[in-house]
Amino acid sequence: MTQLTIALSKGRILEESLPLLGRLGLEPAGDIDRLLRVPSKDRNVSLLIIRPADVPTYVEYGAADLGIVGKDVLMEHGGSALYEPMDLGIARCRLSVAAKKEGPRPDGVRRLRVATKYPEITRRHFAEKGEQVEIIKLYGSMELAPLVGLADLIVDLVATGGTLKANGLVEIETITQVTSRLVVNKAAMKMKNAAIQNLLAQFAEVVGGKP
Ligand code: PRT
Ligand code: MG
Repeated sequence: MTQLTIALSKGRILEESLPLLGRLGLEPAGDIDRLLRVPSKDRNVSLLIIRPADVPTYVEYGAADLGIVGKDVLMEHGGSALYEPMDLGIARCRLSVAAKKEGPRPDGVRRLRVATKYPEITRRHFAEKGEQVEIIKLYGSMELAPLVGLADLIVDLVATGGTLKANGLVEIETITQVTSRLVVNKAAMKMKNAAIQNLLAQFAEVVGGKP
């Protein structure tokens, strides 16, 4: 039988993927808190547990045949090297621009500084609007940046809006809606077509999407 490897990330995506995997008989058969490679209940499918931002890379290079990853990460990575056959509708949120309640511009002279984990998406967004901004790359806790004067704006994920609110920030613009997507390595799609199509059909059945 054809062996398939699926790359997943710890955290929200794993949590929201587990019920789907369970319905497909692919739940992890091992300690997902410690193991980085875990067999699934289906002996032909194994799971890799990696950082969210690494999922497109593993799938692009064929270290995993498939992956589950947020649209935010895919957009930042530049997803053209991967097939993206299905929206799983999980880990739903939006990518937004936010500022301090009092407004983004303290002095009106220098360029706005935007702190984000998503420099590419941010660059494209402001370029499309014809706005010159300075982008500051951060790896987390973007909400802190405006509070301490590191940035005027942030580009970050928002789900309930609770985190922004707690930090005295307001959402001023939505860049895109975000859900998690199933991605597939292009060579694997050819070489392991039957096994992958079969898996896609099963996913489609449980998420009500199209294969
Ligand atoms: O581990 P690593 O630091 O590399 O990644 P990570 O911490 O970003 O992982 P994780 O598990 O938090 O997020 C992985 C993916 O989940 C993201 O790439 C998104 O596709 C998706 N997702 C969905 C979210 C959220 N919803 C979300 N709300 N990722 C992050 N958040 C953050 C948000 O930025 C805010 O700071 O959660 C916080 C709470 O949001 P509110 O609005 O509900 O308060
Ligand atoms: Mg994290």
